[in-house]
Amino acid sequence: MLASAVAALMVSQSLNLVPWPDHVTPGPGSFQLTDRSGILAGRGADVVANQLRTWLVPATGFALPVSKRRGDVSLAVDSTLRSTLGDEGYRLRVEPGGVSVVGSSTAGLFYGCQTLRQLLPSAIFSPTRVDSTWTAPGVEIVDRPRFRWRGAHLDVSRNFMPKAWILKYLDLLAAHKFNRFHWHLTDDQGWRIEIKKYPMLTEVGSKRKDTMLVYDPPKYSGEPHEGFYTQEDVKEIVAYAAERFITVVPEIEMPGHAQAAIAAYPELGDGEEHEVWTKWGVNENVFNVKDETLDFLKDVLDEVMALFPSQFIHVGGDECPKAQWKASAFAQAKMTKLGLKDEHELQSWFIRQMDAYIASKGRRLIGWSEILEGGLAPGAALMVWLGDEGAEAAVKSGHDVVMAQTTHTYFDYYQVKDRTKEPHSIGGFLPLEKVYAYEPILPSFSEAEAKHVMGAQFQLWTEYIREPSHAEYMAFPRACALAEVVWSPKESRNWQSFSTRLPFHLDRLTQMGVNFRQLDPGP
Ligand code: TNX
Repeated sequence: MLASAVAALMVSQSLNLVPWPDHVTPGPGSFQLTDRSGILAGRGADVVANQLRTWLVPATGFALPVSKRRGDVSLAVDSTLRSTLGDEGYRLRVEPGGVSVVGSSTAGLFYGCQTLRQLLPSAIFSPTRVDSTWTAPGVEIVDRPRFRWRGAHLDVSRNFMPKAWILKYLDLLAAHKFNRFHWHLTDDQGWRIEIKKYPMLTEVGSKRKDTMLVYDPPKYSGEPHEGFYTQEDVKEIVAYAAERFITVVPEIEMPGHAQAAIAAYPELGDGEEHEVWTKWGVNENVFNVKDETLDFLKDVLDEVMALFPSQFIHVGGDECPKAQWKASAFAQAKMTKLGLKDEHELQSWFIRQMDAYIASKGRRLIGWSEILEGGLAPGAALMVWLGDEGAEAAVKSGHDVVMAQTTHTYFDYYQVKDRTKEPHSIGGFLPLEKVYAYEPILPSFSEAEAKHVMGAQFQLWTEYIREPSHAEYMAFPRACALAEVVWSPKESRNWQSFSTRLPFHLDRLTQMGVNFRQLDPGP
């Protein structure tokens, strides 16, 4: 590399931004934010201007005025920028005389302000007053995300997470420019969302009498576990996310991972009484294929769609053992009547019913890899957690996909090889460097096929994650690496650069009170 290029890289790295922007050009001097500064809210910038003001108060103690007339930090939305910067882009200029952030949309402006925050000393993220000089280096940044789906998943069924922490998680996601929160709300071990028409779902389905702590040899907590979100909680969370330009994608699992619902309403399953499950794994108790059961699920989806404006509604679809359908005379007769050759086709039929219903409401279905079994419903999108073949089959037949593979995005896996050094986990091994190396576009994809890759997301399954602080430990800093995978241009992805910037970024997380996993000591 030329010495001048190295020097430019060094300067730009001293900006320590995560995720790294599309274009960064260091400029002369720096800008100092003082108690005489002000925020000039140009066209379309009122909401974000007030957010920026709010972010700056705790650490600086400055209550900066937001005005339409003057201010050295000027914010605006210019939709003509969409042609060059897409729907979520921005341009940010820092000069000694002032800062200007222009978004192609309010989301773009929001991301520009997130970047501006990172240009200030990391203490800007402190929740309490810090004595500091608040300077940002001179720079011009022109930025836009690589992918439109930049997701973070959270399982609250296996272990319930309190609302206050969900809000903190959303703040952290927004700070990394994630824009999808995939909320795994139901599973065998707990139903966590209030459904007014079916109160037993939470009255019975949100409580279990014990929790598995270790699978083999089995060890249990010996204590009951419960929790659910009321519809008021859900509204608050969805609104809080929307203010941060995050769409909450709800997941209601079907036809498998359904034991908590079946515990509440046994007629949805094989008719026997079942308890909310206390252990982990793949469960034989699945929804039956009766019309009444499908109607129940449509009722549930009605309430879900009323609460979540997300275009995509996740119906799970993974790991549905077929034993009960094989043993059921009703299911077998249904298969004959519908001309289906096996239970996989019956699963596909099931998902198609839901796809048609969701589509009739103007939404789109998304489901895990297994919804491919027996053919994908026409408008459905695939969330790929298993191998590449599913992704290939889906995009080649014109379906959209979100890449979420176990190999690179399962943050419930260990972060070190020596398991005795970390809290007990489900297994696996997914170090930071491997997350950073994830490439959501498979080499076999043509340019047209690549357009069907909406993006990628990380998964936080919580079988062995009982506390928010442990969830933070599993999510960070791996989420920082994935943020860069989904936001930054492929050409600029560079592990050396990321590992140089990361320690500075971790200072920000420290200020935000995140219990991230410490980096391994260097060589
Ligand atoms: C597989 S990924 C599951 C989850 C588990 C996870 C644990 C998927 C669609 N199903 O039910 O929590 O593995 O890693």
